[in-house]
Amino acid sequence: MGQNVVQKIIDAHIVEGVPQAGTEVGITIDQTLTQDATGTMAYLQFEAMGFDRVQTEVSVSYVDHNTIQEGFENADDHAYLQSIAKKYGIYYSKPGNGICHQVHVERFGVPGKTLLGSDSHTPTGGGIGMIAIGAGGLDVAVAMGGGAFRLTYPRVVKVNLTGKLQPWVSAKDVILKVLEEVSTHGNVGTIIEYGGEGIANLSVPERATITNMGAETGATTSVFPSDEVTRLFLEAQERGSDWCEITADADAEYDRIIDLDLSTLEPMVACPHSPGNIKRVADIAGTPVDQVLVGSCTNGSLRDIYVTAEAVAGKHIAENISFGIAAGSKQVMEMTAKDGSLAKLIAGGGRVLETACGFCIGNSQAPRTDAVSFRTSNRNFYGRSGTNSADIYLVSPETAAAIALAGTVVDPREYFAQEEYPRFSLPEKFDIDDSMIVAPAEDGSSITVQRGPNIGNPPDKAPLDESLCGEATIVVGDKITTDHIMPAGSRLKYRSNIPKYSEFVFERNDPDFFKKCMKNKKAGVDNVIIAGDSYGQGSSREHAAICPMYLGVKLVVARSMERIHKANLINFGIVPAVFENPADYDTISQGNTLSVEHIRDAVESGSERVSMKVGDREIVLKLELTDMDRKLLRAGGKINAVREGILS
Ligand code: MIC
Ligand code: SF4
Repeated sequence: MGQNVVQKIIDAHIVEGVPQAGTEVGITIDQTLTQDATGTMAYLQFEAMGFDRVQTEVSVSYVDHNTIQEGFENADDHAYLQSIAKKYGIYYSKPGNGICHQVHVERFGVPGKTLLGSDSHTPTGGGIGMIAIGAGGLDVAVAMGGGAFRLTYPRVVKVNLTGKLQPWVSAKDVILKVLEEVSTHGNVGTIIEYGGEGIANLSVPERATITNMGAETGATTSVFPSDEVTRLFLEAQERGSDWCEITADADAEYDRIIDLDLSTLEPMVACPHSPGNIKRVADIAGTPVDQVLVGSCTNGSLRDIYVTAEAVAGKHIAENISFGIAAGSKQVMEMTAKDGSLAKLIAGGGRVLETACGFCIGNSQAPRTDAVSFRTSNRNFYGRSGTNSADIYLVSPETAAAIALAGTVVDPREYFAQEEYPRFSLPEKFDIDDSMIVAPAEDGSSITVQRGPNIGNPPDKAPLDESLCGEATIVVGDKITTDHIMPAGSRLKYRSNIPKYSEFVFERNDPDFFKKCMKNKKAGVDNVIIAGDSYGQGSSREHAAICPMYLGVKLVVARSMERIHKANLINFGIVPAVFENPADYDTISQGNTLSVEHIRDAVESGSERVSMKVGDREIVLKLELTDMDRKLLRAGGKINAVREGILS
């Protein structure tokens, strides 16, 4: 039987298990990436596990999240990351060189390889034909040490593209349409593979926009074949020798096929407060807007900045709009400076921002109270912009440009004439200058790691106790994101200092959560989190597990849980469980006394159910755990497991 692209790449990397949908397999990882916000912890864990050199083909440490230096904290982190990279065999991409996903596709990504990144948008690499997966920093640290990465052998959904995008409609509209089709839940264990004759009309950066925001579906990753388009892109990056062809066999099978005719697509928008809340731009036309921001790892490519600049050229943005533009990489910034795009944007009233995550993560450009903000990024979770009362909408650069000029929501096809659509073709040669990427030392043994006062140590965790006795310290609702659990924005600078960062766990849901946990911890009372559906959606932020672990959280019970977050909880020794009967969720109140007798025995023995006592009632919890998960939980998490030799 023929194979699809996903099967071809994964099967070539399997080292444990059998390739059968739904079962767990271990794959070797060829490349890793980290960014600074997750990277410091990943490297502290790498050190704690005692590895002396990375074992991957390529590992890169990017600095793109915490680039604001209003105090010493972020700069301490950068110095630590740079010295670690030099010592252990990792490339270091300096602040200013760009956002990890954009730079990785430009300078490192190789078709057919596996990439594991400590960032949930690592699937961007699928645009260049990689199986690129987001994971917690600890999983990435283990992969750097040569360990396999475990995942569910996926179901593969094919998105079959036909036709060609019409003027003023672009790749962002494709992924917004796909999100409307598959939604943000129910896709765990799935990989989305793009195919069909329509893909020939999409360049690598456009494909990367689509695979990037595929993360919002909750799928493991998304991937495009590696074809002529991929070859031309790599040649233009002077990396033609990295190319190889990977396409699906004619008789390849899929678990589901979604047909999408690109020529019928319209400008789409994700409305507050979920990337899955999709409408047509035309449906919300006329809404007044305060802020428009173009950039991020979703839409910060050369094409995106060029098209935005051409759309704005010779015009001025509306007086009520603040308009910011952040190129995705130094390469894009430099090339758009040279070709005049940046000058056009500045002349039109644009504010040119640093090439970094910035506004996307609430690190800059927090809008005014009650603002309406249109952005080309990929997430619009409540509060993520830094302004809780703001409404954030996600659109394409074309739509963003039309709105910036009009001052209200407008369909770009209405605002601009069809023939005004800027014709962009990728250059035959990009400007290549890797001087902001520092290569590792051949022999790093004499290099001293720089540890400023912001660099803490990962906290220790004892092995799992036999029984749990505690309280429902917090009860939260549905769709709690890692942004709710561990806020980013101004708090992000404490990423390397767990005791300090832990003060902000759930600060928006319950400002007293930290105090309650610490009081319980002192008194020997275990903390338990009770949650609704899709708990932990959003990022790969493992601090959403590490900080609760530090606060003495031993168990999280939810109606359902997201893949990366569940893995992070296990990695840090917190037991993830789901209600057997979802209605039991409604019977638990904050402050209820809870106990689970013999939880360790249940975890160890492979039991799929365990009983939790709430007052005098018994509630059945399901333990959906693999054998390896059980070993990790028993040991008190992955670092202990590696130290004890449980993991290879
Ligand atoms: C995000 O987009 O939420 C982040 C910030 O890039 C995160 C990683 C993090 O929390 O540092 C992600 O997507 O994984
Ligand atoms: Fe950075 Fe935003 Fe992309 Fe996350 S989604 S990597 S914060 S640009």
